[in-house]
Amino acid sequence: MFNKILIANRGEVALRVIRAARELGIRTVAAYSEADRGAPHTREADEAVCIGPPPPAKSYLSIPRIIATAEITDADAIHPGYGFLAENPHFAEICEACRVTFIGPSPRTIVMMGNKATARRTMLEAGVPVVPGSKGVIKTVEEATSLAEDIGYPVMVKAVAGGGGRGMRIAHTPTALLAAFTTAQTEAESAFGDGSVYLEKYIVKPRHVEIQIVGDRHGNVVHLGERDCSIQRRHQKLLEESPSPAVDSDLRRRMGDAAVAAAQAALYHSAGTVEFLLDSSGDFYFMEMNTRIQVEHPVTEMLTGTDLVLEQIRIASGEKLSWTQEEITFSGHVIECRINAEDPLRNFAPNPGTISDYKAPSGDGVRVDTYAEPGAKVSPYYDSLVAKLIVKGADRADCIARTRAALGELVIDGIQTTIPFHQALLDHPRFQAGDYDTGFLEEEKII
Ligand code: MV4
Repeated sequence: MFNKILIANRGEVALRVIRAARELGIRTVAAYSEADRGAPHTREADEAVCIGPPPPAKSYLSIPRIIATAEITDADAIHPGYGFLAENPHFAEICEACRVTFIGPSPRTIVMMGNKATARRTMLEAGVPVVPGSKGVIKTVEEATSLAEDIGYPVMVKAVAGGGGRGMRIAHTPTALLAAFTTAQTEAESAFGDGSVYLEKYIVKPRHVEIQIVGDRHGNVVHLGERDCSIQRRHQKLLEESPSPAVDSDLRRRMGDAAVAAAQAALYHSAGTVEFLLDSSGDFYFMEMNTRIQVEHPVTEMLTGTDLVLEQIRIASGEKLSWTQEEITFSGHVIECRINAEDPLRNFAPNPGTISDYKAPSGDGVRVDTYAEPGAKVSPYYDSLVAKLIVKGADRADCIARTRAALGELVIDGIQTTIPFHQALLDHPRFQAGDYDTGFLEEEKII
């Protein structure tokens, strides 16, 4: 097992990694920016090294500064958290070259899943259902229109280097496709330095249902069920839950099997997520694979009684999975509310500042992952996520009731947050009925 882990991240996820490392008796190093001097993760880590000024390019995204810090502190592994360098194959490769273990999948897997056309082809060959569309990259507009005739409109042109909602164009007619194809190529070239695009049938108002998988370095893979992440605004998730109101045990088994096949085809080790689109007739399609621990991983942890970050660390050090598929069980219902420093009444405008008062809710099934405390600074340089309220109930109705109560106890003063949005969402009849998809927040006025 490792002696010391460097955390190449900040905020709540840095604290999450510190806690898991501590439980394993592993020392931690916070590589922090000047904006995070005195931040909770900087204080909580066993050692802290300032790596540069607030802009991420000069600190949390600087590979040389992070690798140098690992060398100086004699860290034997690096946990990237999510965002920043978590899905940068070049960083994972440099870690290995410098004999520091990257706590995540192999550089090869990250490259394969980072290219959305390669990911699609890999899944197609592994027998995982993919959205009807092109075999690989589409080179000419003639090729695009001819294929679109076969699969039927509407279609979507997607950038090979895109993902997470970036670099996509919808076309409802052949004429619109002519424009969409060229625009998508040009945009992809300037945004990602790679103009390659591919074509998919456009699935209208799908649900976003993702499966958590974990693989070890010995070829074992298990899935830990789904999370419904359809409550999104401009590709930013706001609330996640499990089980999905749209998934029964038969569908869970089929999606779980597909996700395990996907992970095996990607030679996956560590924790990862297979994203699916679930359409209104109950058919599901592979969309993307995320090669990192995700923000919403606590939903799965609370539903299954596992510790995914601890498991990532064990796996990176070469240990085998802690559980077989049969040992993974699901109990109750879990909801996560993302509390962002954003003003829901001002179009979710970021609202950085200093938290003047903070009080955590408590009670059975209530968990808060946060860096909030009285005096904590929410920096304009970084992501607006301040806290995650994760609540477990016996069933969905009980979970909603407990989440509402916990939101009522949670105090974050000094900045505007998404707490009022969540209160209103939990009160919405369509949410209470589980009747929502990825179009929900555009259709309904919540607050
Ligand atoms: C789609 C789609 C419909 N059909 N692909 C958005 C994020 C990126 N990962 C892919 N996305 C979508 N891809 C096909 N073929 C609809 C979306 C989509 C979406 C997906 C998940 C969650 C929210 C979404 C909001 C708008 C569009």
